[in-house]
Parts: sequence; structure tokens; C-alpha cells
Amino acid sequence: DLKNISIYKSDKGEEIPWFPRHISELDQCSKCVTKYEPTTDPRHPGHGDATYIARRQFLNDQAVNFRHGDPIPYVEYTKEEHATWKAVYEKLKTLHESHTCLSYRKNLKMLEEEGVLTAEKIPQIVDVNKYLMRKTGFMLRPCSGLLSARDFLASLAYRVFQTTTYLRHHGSPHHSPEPDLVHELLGHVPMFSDPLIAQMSQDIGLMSLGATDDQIEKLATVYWFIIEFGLCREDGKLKAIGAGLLSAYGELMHACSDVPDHKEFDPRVTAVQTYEDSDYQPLYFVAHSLQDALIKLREYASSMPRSYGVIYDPLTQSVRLIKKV
Ligand code: NLE
Ligand code: FE2
Repeated sequence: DLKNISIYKSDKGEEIPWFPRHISELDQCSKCVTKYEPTTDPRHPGHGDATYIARRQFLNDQAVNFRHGDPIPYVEYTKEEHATWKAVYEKLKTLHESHTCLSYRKNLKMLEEEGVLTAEKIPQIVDVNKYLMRKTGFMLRPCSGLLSARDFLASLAYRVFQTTTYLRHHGSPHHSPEPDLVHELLGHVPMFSDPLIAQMSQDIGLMSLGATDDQIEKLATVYWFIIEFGLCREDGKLKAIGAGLLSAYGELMHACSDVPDHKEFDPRVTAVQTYEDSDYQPLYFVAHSLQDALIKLREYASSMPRSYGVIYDPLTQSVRLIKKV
């Protein structure tokens, strides 16, 4: 295991944890953490459903063998899965105008016009990637469940988004406690088509490379509150920018209502806020705009103590360490 053998030392002799230096090394970044397993967790809507559990396992097994450069596996989704997808899609549609940010609506419209996203059928990742590559260079890569924060964030540094391929349980289509394909495609994909969200995600990823455990925790929290559960204000109204809201009908309404608390997005504050990961959030952070969130994030990045810098080279899809002067 590469991770245990190569550790970099900075000039001051401090150890920097291993991190991928080339996009292909993301093959080493697929460590899953177990949380909400339908096999063991009664809070999972698929708990005790043997057919569902076997299907999820089949898709995860397919994803676990994926290596950088492989063709993305084609998945034959079942009639029931397409029906779940359609039910979520159509219900969410009724909230788009009133509850989602302009960027989401614009990008979803383009995805629909090109036939990449439709209520009728679950798209193939390979087709989604063709679209995303053209828009922002983001690329989905199949993974087999919830990843460790360090591995997940490292992939963002390369504009790679590790994506689950199984679907939420049909008995609970409008909320899932864990990421699933509906969340990835209806929540994240339209937002990764936005250059500002793409850049924010990559910036968080680049900050995570070689970071300490404590820094990883903070970055994962910022990611959680802006990319997953972020809001912004448009014409005085709260609108969702976060993928976890954009793919969950009930929480989308809750987040934009005056029931939960709302605080201004400020990475320094956001990074140390505790969060809820099995139910609706009691608190959301609100950005003035996507651009403002990116500016604040970059200020935060430059204030993060680190003895080295990193440069990402998109032409070679690699990262170089540079000494800080
Ligand atoms: N709760 C979200 C949904 O139902 O789509 C998924 C959140 C994943 C972090
Ligand atoms: Fe997500």
C-alpha cells in the first residue's frame, strides 16, 4: 500500500502524509467508511430488504474494480430503479423555480435540452462525463460507497468526483441518509457544470492534499456546508446551491424556510461548526453569491497554516509541491 510507504518530509523535517501526485494515483484513494449500511443500520431505509442489499452490493462490487483510464462500466438499471428516479425527478421539479439558485436552474435546463438528464431514465455516467468535461472538466468516477474525507477531497483536487452508482431505496425516494446516484446526478452534476462551484470544489481538494487530520476535518466541514448544504440569497429569497438539498424534497423546503437557523457563510466559522448527518440540518450557511463564496474560500485557503504549496497542472493532471518562501 503506497500510502504507508511514501511520506514526504518538508524542509523543516515535518512529515507530510502521502497524497496523490497524478490523477491515476486516485486509484489509491477509494477507502470507504462504513456508515448507514443497509445490512446493519436500522436507520437505512433499505434495512432488512435482501433484494435491495444484493443489488447495492452488485453495483458496489462493479465500482470497486474501476481503475483510472478504464471505460466507465455500463449499468443496466431496473424498471423499479428508473421509476424511483422518475418519482424524485418530478417531485423536485415542482420546487425548482421557487427553491433553487439560478445557476442550478440554468445548468439543469441545458442538461435537459441535450437529453443528458431526463425524468424518463437514469443516464449513464459516461454520457454525463462527456457533458461535464466540456463544461468544467469535471469527471465522475465510480466508487463503492461513502469514502474517507481525505480520499474524497483528494479526488476533487483533480476535478474528479467519486460517485456512488446504486440508488436510494424505493420506499424512501425523497430523502436518503447517504449519497446515491440520484443525489450525485440531480444534486451535484448541474452544480459541477458551474465554473465557480467547480473551482471551489477543486480549491477545497487542493487544500486537502497533505493536510493534517485536523485540517481535513475542517475542510470536509466547509465542503459539507457549502457544496452539500449551502444556500445563497437571490432577490431577497433563500435558494439552494448545495447538492444534498437539491436532491431531497423535504429538506429543500425545510432549508429555505424560517424553521432552521441561517448564518452567513464564513469559512473560518463554518469550518468548526458541528453538523447533522442523519437528519435535516438545524443550521445552514448562506453565501451572498457563488462568486463571493469562492472569494471567501480563497482567503481562508491562504490563511491555512502549511509549510508548502501545491500547483496543479491541468495539462499533465498532476500536482507539484512547492516550497514556501
Ligand atoms: N439527503 C440527501 C438526499 O436525500 O438526496 C443525500 C445527502 C448525501 C450527503
Ligand atoms: Fe454529495
